[in-house]
Amino acid sequence: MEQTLVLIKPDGMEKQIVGKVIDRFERAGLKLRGLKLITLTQELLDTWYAHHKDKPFFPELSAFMKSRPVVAMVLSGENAVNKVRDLVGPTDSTKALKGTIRGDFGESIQKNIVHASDALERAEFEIKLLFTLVELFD
Ligand code: FUP
Repeated sequence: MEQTLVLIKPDGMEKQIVGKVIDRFERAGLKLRGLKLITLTQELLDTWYAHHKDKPFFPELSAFMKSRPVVAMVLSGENAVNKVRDLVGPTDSTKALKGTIRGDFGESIQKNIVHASDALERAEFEIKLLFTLVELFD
């Protein structure tokens, strides 16, 4: 079954909506295969956001992502990558429709509550980066 990776970012943690966010995914039929709290390091963020490293917003984005622990989870289901992206909404929360996670809880392009893998190969890369085999369940 297809798997994808979701982070509940520092703004989602601060707003204490972890349960609400996970509920959206479970209601859509996605299954939790891995779940933990982690603190992202600069080294990890350099790898994670390698494609954004030269962008002007990268220093602020890294500082934000390191500002408190985040929830990392692996979800599985049919068409999980796209299904999760649809539930999450577009990157800029101010453009996200009500009913999506970012549309309902996000504030901006940076404070957009969650990260979700944007492609199957990317999901595999992100899951390998954050989870060991014994932390993943069938
Ligand atoms: P997404 O795949 O929706 O997480 O979006 P991107 O990969 O385009 O962006 C990754 C993160 O960079 C976003 F979550 C927020 C941040 N970002 C900014 O802070 N400013 C920008 O102008 C673009 C992205």
